[in-house]
Amino acid sequence: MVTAENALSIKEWNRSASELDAYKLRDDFPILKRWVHGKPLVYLDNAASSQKPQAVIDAIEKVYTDSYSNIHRGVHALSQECTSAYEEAREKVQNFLNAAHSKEIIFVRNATEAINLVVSSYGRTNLSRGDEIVISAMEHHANIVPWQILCQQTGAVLRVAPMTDEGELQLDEYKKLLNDKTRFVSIVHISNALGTINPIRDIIAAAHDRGVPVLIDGAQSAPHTSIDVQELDCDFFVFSGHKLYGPSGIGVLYGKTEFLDSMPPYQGGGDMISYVSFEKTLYNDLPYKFEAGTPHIAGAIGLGAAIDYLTSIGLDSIAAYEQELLEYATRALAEIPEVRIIGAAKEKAAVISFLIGDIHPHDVGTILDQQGVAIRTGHHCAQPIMDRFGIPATARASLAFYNTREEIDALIAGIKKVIEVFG
Ligand code: C6P
Repeated sequence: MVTAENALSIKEWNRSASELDAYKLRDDFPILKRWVHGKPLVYLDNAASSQKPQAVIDAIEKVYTDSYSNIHRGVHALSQECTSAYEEAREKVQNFLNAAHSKEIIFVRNATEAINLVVSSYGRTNLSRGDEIVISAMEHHANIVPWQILCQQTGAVLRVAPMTDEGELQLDEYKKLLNDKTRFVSIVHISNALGTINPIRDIIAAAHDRGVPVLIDGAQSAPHTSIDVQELDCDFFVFSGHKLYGPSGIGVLYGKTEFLDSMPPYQGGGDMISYVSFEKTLYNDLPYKFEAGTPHIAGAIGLGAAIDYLTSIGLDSIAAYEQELLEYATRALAEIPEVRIIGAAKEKAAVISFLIGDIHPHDVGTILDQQGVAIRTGHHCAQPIMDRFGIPATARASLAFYNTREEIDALIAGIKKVIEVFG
């Protein structure tokens, strides 16, 4: 509980605990000054979508105020300026992921579209009846349903690597699933519902031993930990801008050149061609081959600004700070007997799914909202995880570097209120 007496010492703790000064960084996010239902907003729904720093808001405003135009199409000044800004954003993503080439960065709408692109383009071309795709038991629907559709279309088979009661991937079982029929592995880096950090280096290496390509769903990892796609040696990596403190409607597919070059276009239309006649069409080079139509220009530029912002803080500092906050929150929750945490992996990101007795998570979320605390409740688009644990839903607090110990205290106070209300 925060009192006037201990507030200062908690601030000092936060400052000394890591290089990162959450109190100072919060000032960069205008929305965090908001009040909700007469209480200061405590935003703990960052895994669903994170808030935007002023730098991102300014970058988007600047595009529309100063130089907005369509890109790759105009000889006029605005088009040239906007094209440069868009392509600079691609280079920022390239550096952020340490991709070998900027042409390996494809702008899409979100992680979901990036996975669908790979499934449609690579999957339909390379998979056929009896071939196997390996995913894990802790995938988001975005990394299940597209593969199921592909299986229906091709006769390929989906295999699911199991997890333990703690929510850890059973690596041995995963390795046993890899066989001569395996054609693709698609695995989440950090589970959005459990917080589990999967051992993706081992996952990728085991697949590569059999010559099987790997896609990593980085929707929950790219905003919270540094990623080096060359060091990981993943063949595809996907993430969404809106979870990375950038705009919604923009996301990224990274793919190794050797794969992207050999894959057919995902969608046809303007910008993805070099020549069109009614008899035949020649496709554009990478990355444009996969960017049909006018893209989310301001979104890509805003994402570039988000990457600049995050890089200036440092992903390692962010990860270290969020770990400390996770430990603090987990300890505090463990002291409440009615609370049951779902997901206790040793390697865990700052996502806490929990239940309070038999109170429905939606009731938990509603009462917390009245206290100004925003969390997500439901199945988190990961229903097979709920089935695995025999529960319909959880309440989920997901943290970001701008959250503080006082906000965790507000969550705990809110949970106590829930218990009081439901007796
Ligand atoms: N998870 C959550 O509240 P999109 O919607 O395309 O930006 O992201 C899809 C997605 C893919 N993989 C993982 C691991 C995710 O967590 C998500 C999005 C949000 O947990 C919204 S359902």
